This record gives sequence, structure tokens and C-alpha cells, in this order.
Amino acid sequence: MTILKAGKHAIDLSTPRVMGIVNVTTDSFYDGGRLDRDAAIAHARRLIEEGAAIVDVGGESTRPGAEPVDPADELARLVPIVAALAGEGACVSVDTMKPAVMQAALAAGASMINDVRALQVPGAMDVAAAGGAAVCLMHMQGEPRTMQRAPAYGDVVDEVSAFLRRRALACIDAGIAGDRIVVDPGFGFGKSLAHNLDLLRNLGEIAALGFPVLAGLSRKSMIGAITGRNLDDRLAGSLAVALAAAARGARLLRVHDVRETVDALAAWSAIERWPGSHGHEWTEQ
Ligand code: 9MG
Repeated sequence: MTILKAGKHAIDLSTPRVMGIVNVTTDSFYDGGRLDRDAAIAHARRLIEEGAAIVDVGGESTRPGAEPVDPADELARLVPIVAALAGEGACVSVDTMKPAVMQAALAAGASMINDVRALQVPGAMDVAAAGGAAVCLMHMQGEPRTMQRAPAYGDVVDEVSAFLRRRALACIDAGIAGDRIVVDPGFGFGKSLAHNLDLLRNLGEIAALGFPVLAGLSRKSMIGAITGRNLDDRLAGSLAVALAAAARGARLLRVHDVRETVDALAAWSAIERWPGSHGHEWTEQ
């Protein structure tokens, strides 16, 4: 059994679980300097009702080309939302690369830090180690503003895997227990379509590092490139890649469409858990 410890939460990852995305950025719940806090909280509550084990709240876009957000602004966006949801008992992850924001979010009750820079910003590792939170260490080549211009690797799977191993060991050295660590190849973060497909096909090599793997593929441009669909029309593609990732060992799927992904994973898991010999009867559960 794989249990992820995250603050006071212990999340059973024996079957893949879902992390629901709550973006408090200019393209969602935040417009022209006005934050619709209640709408963001209501959205997170809905994702939890739909079966998200974790909600990931972020105040700075990491999309290709995105501009950085001032830490004070990011903090002001996130902290009240984290506090409200954590106060209701939710397992809240904070999507940030900034140590000051991590610290404030942990103080407000966050149980997980989702860092696309894998705790490499000076001070981030110390904040994460002191808080008892889980950490998600993601691989990114370059930085969001420019990362998709010319991503290049020798062997993308080996390089990403070696990076994640180094960062996980650095966490353990810093005092973060192994059962609080999640690793993530960072689909779309400084990667071409071919790099993303290589990583997805070989996700088992990342899982072999021995830490739960998170895959964030939901609605990403690789699905647009494959299907030719716009951002709002990528549900079918997102479900297909979520199941492909689960089949190769992903234990957490970071998604927008929680209800649909939970159902797809339930159907897939039922087949995976089925004993496989003839003569069994299906029992309604
Ligand atoms: C914040 N964010 C956007 N995409 C992501 C992904 O694929 N993984 C993680 N961990 N975070 C992401």
C-alpha cells in the first residue's frame, strides 16, 4: 500500500487519485485586480465533492509565456482561500515556487507544496522541511516565460529521471520524509510533443524511483496538438492521457475535470483489480 503523508492527512494511493486544479490567476477567478474569492472557494468545494483527494490552489500562472506575479499579490490571493478550505478539513496543496508564499500558505493550513521548480529557489527547501507538508517536485527545463522556445535533451527520460532523483534525495537530506515526497516529470514544461510522448510512454522509469508520480496533462497543448481541439474541448483527450499515465504508474492526476477523471479511473481500476480468472461473478458495490 502506498500512503502519502501530507500534513495531518494520509492519502491512500493504492489506486490513482485526483488532484483538482483551482487557478486564482488572471484567466480564472481573478480579473483586473479583483479576486472572486468566494467563487474560487465554491469551485474547490465542488471539486472535493466530485472526488478530488487534494485541491491545488495557485495564484501565479506557469503557462508558457506567463509573466511572474509579485509575491505580496500572490500571497494575498492565496492565503484566505487556503485558510477557508483547510479549515473545512480539505487537503490543500499550494502551487507556488516562492518560499514566502509557501510559508504563509503552510501557516494558513496547506498540507502540500506543489513546486514547479522542485524547491530549488533559495529558502524553499528549508520552509518545506519545517512544515510537515508533502512536496511535489516537478521537472522544468528553463522558465515559464521562455521554456517552449527550443526545448532540447539528449535522452529526455534519463535526464528528467536523474533530476527528480537528485531533488528527492536533496529533500531527504534536508529532513523531508520519503513518504511526503511526490515526483512529477512536468509535461509541457520545456518539452516538445515528442518529449512529452517519450516521457508518458516511459513513465514507469520515473515510477521506479520509488516515489508516487504525479502527472499533469489536463487540457495541455500536447492534447491540442494531437486532437486539434481548443482548450475548452480537450476533455476526451485529457481522459485518455490520464488513463495512459495511470497504466504506467502515475498515482496522482492533476486535472481540471475531476468528476469525469474520477469516473474514468474507477472504471480502469476495476479492470486492473479484477482477479482475471474465469468463473467470477461481478458483485455490485
Ligand atoms: C502548476 N502546474 C501546472 N502544470 C503542472 C504539472 O504538470 N504538474 C505540477 N506538479 N504542477 C503543475
